[in-house]
Amino acid sequence: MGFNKLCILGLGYIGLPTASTFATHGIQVIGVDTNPKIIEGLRNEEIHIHEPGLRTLVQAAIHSGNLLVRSTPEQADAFIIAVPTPFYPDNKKADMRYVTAATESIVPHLRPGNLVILESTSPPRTTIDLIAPILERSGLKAGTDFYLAYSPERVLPGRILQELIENARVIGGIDRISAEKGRDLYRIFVRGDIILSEATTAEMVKLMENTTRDINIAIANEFSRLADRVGIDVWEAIEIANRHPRINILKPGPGVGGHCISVDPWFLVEAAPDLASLISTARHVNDGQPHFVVELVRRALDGELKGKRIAALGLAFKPDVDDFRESPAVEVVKLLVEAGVEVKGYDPYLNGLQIPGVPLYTELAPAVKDADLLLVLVAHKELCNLEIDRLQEMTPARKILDTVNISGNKNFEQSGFVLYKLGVNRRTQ
Ligand code: SAJ
Repeated sequence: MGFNKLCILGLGYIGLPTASTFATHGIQVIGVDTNPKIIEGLRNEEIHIHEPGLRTLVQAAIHSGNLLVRSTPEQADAFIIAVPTPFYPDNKKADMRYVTAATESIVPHLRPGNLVILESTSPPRTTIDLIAPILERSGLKAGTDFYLAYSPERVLPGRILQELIENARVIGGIDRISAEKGRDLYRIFVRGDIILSEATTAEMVKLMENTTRDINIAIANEFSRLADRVGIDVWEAIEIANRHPRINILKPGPGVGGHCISVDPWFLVEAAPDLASLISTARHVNDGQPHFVVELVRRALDGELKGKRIAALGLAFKPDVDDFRESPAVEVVKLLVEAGVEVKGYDPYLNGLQIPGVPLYTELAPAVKDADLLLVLVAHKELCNLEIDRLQEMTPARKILDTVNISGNKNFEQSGFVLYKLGVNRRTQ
């Protein structure tokens, strides 16, 4: 069976680029989202996601006539589910309500010979234990009457369009033929290797990738605390250690954010809490890092936070993106506000971000103009390329605390700033 018509559920960071890419490869795509604002926006060719090249791609998809946006699914040859899987903040368990609702919405439209792919990051066994039984309410049997597979997205925000096409892709079928059908579908645009496996393995692959990254960042963050304790410069130590052919320590910072790495490891903890102690500890280390940064701020301000004025520079969850979900920088700002600090925030993107009690600016000058301390939280290129003398003219602050090493090869001290850094304890040097 060829694939002439697809239905993609969820038009977010993954669903929209995927739908548009299929459409520009000549496939008729029905893009489905339950959020009327997203549908309305797309009909006017407005996109709600900042991602290099995405606007042009979506416009091309719409103009080709191959991408239609709808609020409910309809019959198609294949269905791709790409809705979010957040977690419940109180118990850190996966919130499968969007996945469940999207799967249920397919049931009336499912026909013999259809292929269903789940892309949403999900706890192990979701495809077999949750998705298959829901779809079988149609009266059709998974594996016999329709094909079912799990294929995780693994694209990096900021490089989505490129990685969607070039990355290797794993397709885990509930049986071999389902995996092969999945390969035939993604082959339409994927140029990277397509690796066939079974559904639960593919689910684990995704979770293991993001968990490994989380743990690697946790050890870097823990090194930053140890360096502070023993009185060395963690950035220098990491650079030297990384000259070893088998060592690649990641970068410490104010914590781990985004909707993936700070969430996915919990799905493994949920699956087997008794076996996942390292994973759980790493999560706690990374979630504790904003508190560590607040203590560094306190030290830089000689023990006093209340009433102090701080300019928080960079608020996104990582450099050069306009995504603030689970951002550790925002968490630091909230903790400072709770401690009685007057915070002003700067981020070149902002994208509608609001933090109660904190004025936010896309320009540096108003954020720093009356600050006691400048706190650098994200290595946006605007901050990495900052001219120190220009900065000095904008602010009365003489103290700068750098949590992401933008000061690596800059001489702040020569321009009259006292430089404090995460992972570098000035007092013991
Ligand atoms: N971070 C550090 N130090 C580092 C690297 C990252 O503190 O050395 C922080 C970032 O600042 C950010 C967080 O970690 O707050 C996550 O950023 P990231 O760039 O590591 O990852 P994401 O969340 O943008 O994308 C990840 C990617 N996964 C892996 O690299 C294993 C991507 O390929 C996945 O598709 C994506 O998660 C996802 O959607 O799951």
